[in-house]
Amino acid sequence: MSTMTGTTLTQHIQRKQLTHPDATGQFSALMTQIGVAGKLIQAQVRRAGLIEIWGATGDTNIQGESVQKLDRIAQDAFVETLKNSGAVAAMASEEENSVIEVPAAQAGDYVVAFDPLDGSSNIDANVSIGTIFAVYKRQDSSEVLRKDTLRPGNEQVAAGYIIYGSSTVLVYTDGSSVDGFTLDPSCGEFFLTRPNIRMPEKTKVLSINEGNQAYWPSWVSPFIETVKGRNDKDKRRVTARHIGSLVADFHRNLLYGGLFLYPTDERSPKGKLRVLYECNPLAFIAEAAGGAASSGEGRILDIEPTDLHQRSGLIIGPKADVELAQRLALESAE
Ligand code: FBP
Repeated sequence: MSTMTGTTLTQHIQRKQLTHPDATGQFSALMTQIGVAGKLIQAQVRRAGLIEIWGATGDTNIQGESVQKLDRIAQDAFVETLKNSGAVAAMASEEENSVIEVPAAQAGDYVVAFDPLDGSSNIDANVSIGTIFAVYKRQDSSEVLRKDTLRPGNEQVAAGYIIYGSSTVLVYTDGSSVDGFTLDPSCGEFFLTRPNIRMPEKTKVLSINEGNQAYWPSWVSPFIETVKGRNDKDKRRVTARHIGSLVADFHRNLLYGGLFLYPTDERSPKGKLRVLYECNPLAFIAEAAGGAASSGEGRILDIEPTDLHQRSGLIIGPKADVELAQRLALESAE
């Protein structure tokens, strides 16, 4: 098997650091260690069916979800790797009720919110799953305050995800560019394979769980029909794809130009997806790639969270259609 050559994740991070004269190196260390955590997790995911780590632990998490064995493995790998990075003071995780504080001796300048294994209900069916993360700079260096973790998404300094699919791909943004890296298992390195990703302006893929139609607010069905209505006998301009694994749906949509909707509805009046470690990081990436993200009431990145596990509606994808959906949602709420 030939070994890939090119720019590695570490080299890319180092080059970016050179553009920040005041950099301490902590941010670079953090991003590099997130790559390491991704490698540790993918190594377990790839062997899931072989080593008895399919299925549930028997525990239920703060979301009321059954905790999968791989959720726990991913959680522990991410927490331990970031604790030892020397760059992190606190973490918020989908799997933990409260903030995970790093002992002062090991603590650094950053706070990370993450979903260790998004889409984990799909693990046993071998569907792509992923880790989603958001990075903030601490506001107070003396102690970790609640306000350090309950941050609006527009204060993120970086965000990304690692998708464990046909290959392991890490995509992250520091707000200036969105770059994708593929893990070469033959040498264990992430290589830059998708530099400066831009989200196409036109919606080519529609992604929504139509099984929830009975619960949708009144604006959703007409909006979906409007988007589908762009197809005619001459040309199919929009197709439908929905995996049910947010990180996998988002990754495809980022590359192909897809619109993902999980609106608030009668079943989830506050929304299904979590602001801190699902909506915020993906919204930061979408905007950096030229797209947009709305809750249905406003820009996702302007939400002022009041709870670690706060949920929200999510409409994310090409800017024009996100704005159209938000306008219809606001009009229907009047
Ligand atoms: P977790 O697996 O991290 O809890 O994520 C939630 C999630 O599985 C998303 O990945 C996905 O988009 C959504 O829930 C699917 O929800 P539903 O089954 O209601 O369509």
